[in-house]
Amino acid sequence: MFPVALLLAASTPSAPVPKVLVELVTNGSFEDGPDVDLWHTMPVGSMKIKGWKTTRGKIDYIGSQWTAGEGKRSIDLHGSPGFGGIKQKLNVKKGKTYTVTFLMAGTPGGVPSEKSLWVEAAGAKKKFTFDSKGKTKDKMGWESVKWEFTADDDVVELEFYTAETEDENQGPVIDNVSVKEKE
Ligand SMILES: [Ca+2]
Repeated sequence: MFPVALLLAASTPSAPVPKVLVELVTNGSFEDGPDVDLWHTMPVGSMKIKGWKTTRGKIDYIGSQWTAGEGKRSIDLHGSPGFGGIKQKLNVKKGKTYTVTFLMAGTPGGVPSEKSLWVEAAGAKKKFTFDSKGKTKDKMGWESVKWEFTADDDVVELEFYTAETEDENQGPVIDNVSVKEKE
């Protein structure tokens, strides 16, 4: 018997092919990095987390200290101690607009409970705040965050860094960073 359905499908004019949006971030979920138990403090300039470089101050590379937003690892932008950041160079196209998405939370038990960070690229930046009040290591309350920037060159740096100036052990937390050309 002929596979009629298949033949019909093959002969039907195809619909417009959806634009394939390529992921531009390497290791956006921070899963590829050094061995870590509870957490591992990373100094400024460290490139041990694949694709990323730490900036401004120490950060904590988080393992089993709390539940990640995706996979098993995440980043506390406050090292122990430190007011840090993390950045990555992205290959983009000058003039195009890009959508950044990431997961945000805050270190449970931090004082104050509200934790803010900056996300910056191509000369633009925006502050985001998460309130960790009532959150726990098992229930971090990860929130999905979205931001856009327009590339001012064919290579841009995307950086996340703390907007806090106190509670230097317990900061804003990120995971699952993604950048794609805007649809
Ligand atoms: Ca992760």
